[in-house]
Amino acid sequence: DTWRYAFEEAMDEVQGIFAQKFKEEVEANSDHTVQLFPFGTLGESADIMEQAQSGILQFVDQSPGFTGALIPEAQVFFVPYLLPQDEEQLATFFQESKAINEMFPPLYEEQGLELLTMFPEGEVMMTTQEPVESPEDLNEVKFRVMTNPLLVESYQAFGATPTPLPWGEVYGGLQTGIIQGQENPAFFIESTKMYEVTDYITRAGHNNFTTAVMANLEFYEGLPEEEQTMIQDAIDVAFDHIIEYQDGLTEESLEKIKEAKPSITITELTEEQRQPFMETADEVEQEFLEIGGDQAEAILEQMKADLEAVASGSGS
Ligand code: 6CS
Repeated sequence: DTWRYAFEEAMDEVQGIFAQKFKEEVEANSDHTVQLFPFGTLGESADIMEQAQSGILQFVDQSPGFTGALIPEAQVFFVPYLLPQDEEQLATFFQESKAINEMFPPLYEEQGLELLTMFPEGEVMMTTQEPVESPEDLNEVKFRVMTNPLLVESYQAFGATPTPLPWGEVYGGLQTGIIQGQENPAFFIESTKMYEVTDYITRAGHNNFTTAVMANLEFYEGLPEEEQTMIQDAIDVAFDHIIEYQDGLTEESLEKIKEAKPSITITELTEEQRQPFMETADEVEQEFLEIGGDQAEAILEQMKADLEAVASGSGS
């Protein structure tokens, strides 16, 4: 069969590299073909999710940044300073977390989706027209966020005026001044040339971009067990590949940005400067407990336990 797999990025961006590895593995280990649909071929993130739920697509990559309305618990990824910045710890967390591997799958199932994996895409950085050293500097800044209610709350707590928009409207929005800021990992700021329409890149260390790969549930459940195993194995190979691929990617991307636009200012906030941003975490966490669905509390607790286990090196 030909299986259709759509994602939110270009072929040579992180989600595309993951998808290509998955395709390669599936095609090497079965008679199936995987047809890849990068961003822009089938619509925005919300569109490809609908197509996967209805079975037009067999596979989809949608980031929790867009899944909040469908699965409120997926908003947990937008509690600031919850995830560690250490990439090795982060990778182990995604592999071993009970919250990710045991608690999230049933929630995706309720939406007609088999959750295959979640993986990190890099430290999220703010891009703006003016310097950002404190929450006051975000005052009155129309800051684009993904369409996720908790991410809106989090930027409100940071002092900005959050503006939820689909990805396709971001470059143009920055260019015309409808928005003056946005956040994304360095590789994406570089590959999409967002640095052209921004003057400052600020590293507040508040988050790491998480994405998720799913299959249409009916399709997946209809497969013989050995094919499900083949898919899971392909996902595991692609996971390892994407972690390795991202080794050093953030710094390389920042170097490329500096080369392409020498006038850009890239600032890593000091611990002291981060403090007021960090202080918003409790408030956003409380909000998550209110709007994060029935499992919000259980997921948050489990995630914290999983993160602690990884940080102390004991696994979970
Ligand atoms: O900001 C966004 O909407 C996009 N950012 C990334 C890194 N991937 C896909 C997503 O659509």
